[in-house]
Amino acid sequence: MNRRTFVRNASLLALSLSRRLNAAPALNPDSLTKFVDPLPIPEAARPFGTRPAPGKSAPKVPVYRVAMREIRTKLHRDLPETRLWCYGGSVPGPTLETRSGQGLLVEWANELPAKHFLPIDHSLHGAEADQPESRGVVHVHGARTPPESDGYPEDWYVPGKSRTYFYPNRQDAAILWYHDHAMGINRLNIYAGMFGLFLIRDETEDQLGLPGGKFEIPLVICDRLLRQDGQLDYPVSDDPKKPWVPEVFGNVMLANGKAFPFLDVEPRLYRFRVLNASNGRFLHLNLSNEQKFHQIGTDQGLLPAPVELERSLLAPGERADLLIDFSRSAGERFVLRTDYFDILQFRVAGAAASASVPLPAALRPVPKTPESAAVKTRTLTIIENKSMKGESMSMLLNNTPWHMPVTENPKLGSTEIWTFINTTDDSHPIHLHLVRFQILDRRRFEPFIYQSRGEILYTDPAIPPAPEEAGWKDTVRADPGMVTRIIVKFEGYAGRYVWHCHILEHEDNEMMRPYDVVADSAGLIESKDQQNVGA
Ligand SMILES: [Cu+2]
Repeated sequence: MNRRTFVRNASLLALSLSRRLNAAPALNPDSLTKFVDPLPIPEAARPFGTRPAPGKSAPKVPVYRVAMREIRTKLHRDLPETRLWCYGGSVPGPTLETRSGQGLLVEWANELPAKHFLPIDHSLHGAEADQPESRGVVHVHGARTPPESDGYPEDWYVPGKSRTYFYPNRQDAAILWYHDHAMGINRLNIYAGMFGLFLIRDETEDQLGLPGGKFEIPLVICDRLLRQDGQLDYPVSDDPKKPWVPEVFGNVMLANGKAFPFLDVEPRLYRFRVLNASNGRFLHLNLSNEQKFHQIGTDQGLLPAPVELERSLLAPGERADLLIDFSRSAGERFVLRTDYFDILQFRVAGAAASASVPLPAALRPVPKTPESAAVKTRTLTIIENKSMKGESMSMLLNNTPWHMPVTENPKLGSTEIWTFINTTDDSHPIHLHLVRFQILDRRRFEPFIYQSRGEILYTDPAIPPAPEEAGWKDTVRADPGMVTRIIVKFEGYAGRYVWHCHILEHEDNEMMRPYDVVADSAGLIESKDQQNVGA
């Protein structure tokens, strides 16, 4: 068992994670009284007006302003206030909500302090000592966004500056989320709290009669490593010149920014819009009473039909739309957990104050993209470079660092198969900006033979995606020792985007690549009204 596997398997009580010699000791999470704070619900963002969308004779759309700020807030009743960086005034930031096809503008303003409070590694590309410490740029994960508004990692800006981005939202209802994407420090900015939800709704979803209003709960889950003084700790390596560590795992799970909150529910069906906003922790969500629940949607929207689950696996960046039925648990209390670690307590009332709604039998058809639709297959490796001591130095996609010329250049409107060959010991959640895709299969192979001879020797038959993954996705687990295949139609806009691992420590250390969607004449028509709307 290597160090990282050990850390992942170890209890959240494992306090050895922090190697910061001068830092306050790590918090013992068992010292906190559980379930004393109600689950906060992020406020809804409110537009301050309307403005014409970019392009000629474009309609007016709502315009929002969201500021990046430093705040101090209580993560638990018994902890002192914690310094965080966030959007608006809370972690998670305000929820942006819109409908499919309803465009909106957001002015993302950088009002952060000039100095970072987490340890920057100046040896990482884009985070050199001559770069400003406080940089931000916002990406809406899962949004079909023109390239100028996608939050390209090198398009960061400093305090006092802002950018106004246009989101056309021409896509199905889904749980999207916004977060920082600044080159070389994105893991620190997100760890500091820079994320929030972005929900798109549509008529198909409306017609299902799903639980809504107070019965629909946004639920952003992440782990953080807290010190006894309530402050965030971010572990560092033994090398002060290269403080980067390959993964970070916390000692406390936060739900909507609270440690061990509770939620009062009625004995009826609820909908939970779940995001794993952790830097590196995979969630294995389950209920302490061993009750089953249903997943109705993935990253990019509704599944064909509800899938009954005992456990929901969510890698960093992935989302799940879950229905939990409390109707047979009147008067009971039980806990949403990841493995055996408590996240959120449900307190079910003795009687329902309102009628429940039924679980729909069918949701939205997801037509399978046939492999024959693909005009190209790209074979892309996931590799890890280790030092002589076996410590991770960097991880690469296709053995190519960020600054090298673009190697992936699909044509707008074309369909491709991307085949990820993972030779590392880790599962890497691979995210492509702009697009949605389907998982074709995963298949075990022999990594040593691949590394020595470049041949893929399969050792097992291909495994189709699990039913809860068999919808539209934008992030896929490329599991260790497996070849993972996805099929992608590059729809939307031509231009420069990125694809990357969503373990944030990996992403910041070269596990990210630019890619170009190349316009043909038809593509130019669709993308001509999508210019940047300026700063
Ligand atoms: Cu990774």
